[in-house]
Amino acid sequence: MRYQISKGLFGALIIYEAQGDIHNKLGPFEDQPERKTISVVDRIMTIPTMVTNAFCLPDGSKLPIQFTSHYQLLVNGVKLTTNVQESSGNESHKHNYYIVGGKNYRSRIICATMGTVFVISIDHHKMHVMAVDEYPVKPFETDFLIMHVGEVFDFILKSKKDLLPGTNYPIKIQSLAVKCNNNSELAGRSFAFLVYTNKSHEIRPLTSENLIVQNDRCNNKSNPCTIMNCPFKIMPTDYSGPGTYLKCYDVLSLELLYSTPYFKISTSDDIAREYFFNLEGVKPKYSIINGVAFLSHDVPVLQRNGANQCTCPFNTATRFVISSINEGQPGGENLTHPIHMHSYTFFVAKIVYPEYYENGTVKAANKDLSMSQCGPPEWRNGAPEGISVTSTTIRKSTVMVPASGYVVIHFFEDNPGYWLMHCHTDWHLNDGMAIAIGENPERASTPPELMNTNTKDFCFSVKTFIGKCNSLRALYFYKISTTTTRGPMGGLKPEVYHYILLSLTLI
Ligand SMILES: [Cu+2]
Repeated sequence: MRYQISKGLFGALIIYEAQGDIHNKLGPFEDQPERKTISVVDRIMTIPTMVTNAFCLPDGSKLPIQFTSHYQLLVNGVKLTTNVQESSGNESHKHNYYIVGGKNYRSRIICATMGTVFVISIDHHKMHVMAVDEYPVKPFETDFLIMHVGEVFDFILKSKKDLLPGTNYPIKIQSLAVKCNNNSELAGRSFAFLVYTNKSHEIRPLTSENLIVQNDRCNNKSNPCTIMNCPFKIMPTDYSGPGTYLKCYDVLSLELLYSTPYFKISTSDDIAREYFFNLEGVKPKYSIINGVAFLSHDVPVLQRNGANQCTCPFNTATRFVISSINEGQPGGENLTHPIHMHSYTFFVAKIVYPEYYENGTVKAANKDLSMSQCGPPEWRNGAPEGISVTSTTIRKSTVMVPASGYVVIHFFEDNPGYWLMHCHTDWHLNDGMAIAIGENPERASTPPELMNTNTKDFCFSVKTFIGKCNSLRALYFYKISTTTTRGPMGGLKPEVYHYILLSLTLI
């Protein structure tokens, strides 16, 4: 799979939530996943190693890979324009998102990039975040939303009333990365467009007069713009520049819309085991955990014993403390990592940041953990205050670990088998920033016979693949037609997954 996402080998799988009363809680909204999904990928070319560190994140932390002029962002497989005026006169623009005034629309954003952390905003519009990694949340109004690799955020857009058809606004998708020596210079900025139409879907010809760009968004000191999902505690001042006011929030500011039942919550009192993982980028190894790289093997993990495994008992609550602290290590890299866990979703119990200078750049790593030269860290003075899970604590499958900080996650092992936990940045995963979580492996289901082969032999000819693909497609349609049901009010019946979307086309 290496680097193939950016070449188009991916698709969006949309599953409606089981709860049938989401409109009672959030009000009416249009849900058109085939038209309002924004899945973003990047294309990045590497540059010679002598030109390193040209770009950083605004807190001074490093990037997993450098950008070049060949850097591109794509939405749903199509390259975005970097010229905001390009929508003018272009009614068939592939990145026009059409809406009608006075309605609410749900949109899903999927970060399928290889390594780009991006910021999305819509000029003159707020986004009301309403779901994160498939869990509905209480609406959170924000001006900007930061997306790390592997994350999914849904938001509701409240469209304006009484606009002339054809009025359009830029949807800005820009890299969070900036020039290391000039934080006001972005690594990349691309545009899609929000286009108003009327109920008959008529629009005026799109001209530059219909395009409304917002350049003075965050100039009110007493009412700063909000940024959701910041990888920093504060927004570095050089990034925003003088006269621009931004306030950072992380996912701990979000609350679940549907409370987790008490018997499924893993509070600090429930924790049976605690493991520590430090994400390391230290010469000569750049992507290791606790001093060890995860190596891909020819033999499936179920059939071998080895290192890089964390074996957990069944049906107990576990805490992982995942840090990215390399201070004082030779060549130690200060990096943010999006950590993804297969099979489980976890509660985000705490996010901890480093010490900052007044301008928001990293001054020193957090000191709660005592680091080991080789092996896991441990608490320096016992677990700190504030590690908390309640019925509305956010649940995720990918979480950003701040550079020189750490996150604490809790989860129940209730799914025996081996599951990968890894950094979602492609290069880090391929270099070994991963572990296999083995939960009660002897209770795991036996793998299908085809899997009991050397994985190098686990490949198909194109002809065989197409044959398998067709039978899979038939299977999907069968499932859809037999499980899609509607309740008496026309709403979806609970506990039914009823919609599967294998490919996307915009209007
Ligand atoms: Cu990483």
